[in-house]
Amino acid sequence: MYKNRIKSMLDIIAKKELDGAIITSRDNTMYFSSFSGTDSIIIFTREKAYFATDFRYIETASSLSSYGYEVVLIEEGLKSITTLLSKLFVEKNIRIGYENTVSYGYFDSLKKGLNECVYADITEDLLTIRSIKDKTEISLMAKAASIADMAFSHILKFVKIGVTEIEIAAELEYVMKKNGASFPAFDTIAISGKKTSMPHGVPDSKKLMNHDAVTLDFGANYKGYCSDMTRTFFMGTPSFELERIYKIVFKAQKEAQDYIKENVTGFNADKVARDIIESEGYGKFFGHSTGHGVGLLIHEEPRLSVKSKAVLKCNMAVTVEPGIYIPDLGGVRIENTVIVEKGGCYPLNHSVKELIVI
Ligand SMILES: [Mn+2]
Repeated sequence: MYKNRIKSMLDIIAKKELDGAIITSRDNTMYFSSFSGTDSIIIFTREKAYFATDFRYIETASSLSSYGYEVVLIEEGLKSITTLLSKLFVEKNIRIGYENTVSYGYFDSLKKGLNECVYADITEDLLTIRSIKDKTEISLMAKAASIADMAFSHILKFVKIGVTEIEIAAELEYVMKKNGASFPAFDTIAISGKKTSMPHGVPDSKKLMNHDAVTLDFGANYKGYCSDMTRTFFMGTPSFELERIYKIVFKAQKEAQDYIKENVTGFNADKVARDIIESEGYGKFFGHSTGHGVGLLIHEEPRLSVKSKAVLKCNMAVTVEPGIYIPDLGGVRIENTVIVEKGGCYPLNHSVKELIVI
């Protein structure tokens, strides 16, 4: 598997007529090596891959030679890396691929090991490779999603009037960790009442009150892979308008999810949800995109949005998460993460989407 991933990088190098590439981001070093420690760097030449890390990780990293890596010990920090670079790339005016997420300071230091290079941004190429998940990735993501499902069913029993948003967020994260999550996939959103009109509101000491909507947007990171789900439920009967909004969001989420399959566009998947919400008169209250890719990072390619140029392919993982948010009233969002297949898609999350009243 990792040999295939290394091969896909060497293919990018060949296709873009590069002499090599430098990979420094944690998500990409993980993708190409399974190595999750910090402070490591992968250097690709046209033929070979070098994995460099320091003393703390060298024992773990030594196993990477079975994937075809030459493992290099960094003894003197950056100096060791620049020395390695200057050995690997001797000539002038060679072309090196880099990620645009690398910090300017770090990149500037790396340049000292290279001779007047031409730099090519390969960030997009890497995102494209990573947008299609292999079997191992899908099973890790399914596990991350099932951890979130477990936490959600626990929370439905845990919540009661008077519990604070922070207590709910902490409980969610605790239960996810107890069930195998390394950490939350992103800052847990647990908001209630009128605050649910803020798509990314921050949990605070607000207590749950009767008739409150409660929106939970959260996920687990399991062995590097993220899950992402959102549910809105109600503490006692919702107001007439919020119940109506729930039904519209439910329909938009369901129809967009039912629409998704291989070769549909990210634009049209977004349009299915957006048209339903607009036709009910709530278009201007749905101010974000319908979905995004998920994987090693919580936001990856492809996007399901009005600006998307993406065409969905088998084994892409995307969220489907329409919402309606009305200032001073509240909001509803329902989100599943799905895997695209030839004739449809299937959700990784299995928590009920129907309206829940506690
Ligand atoms: Mn999401």
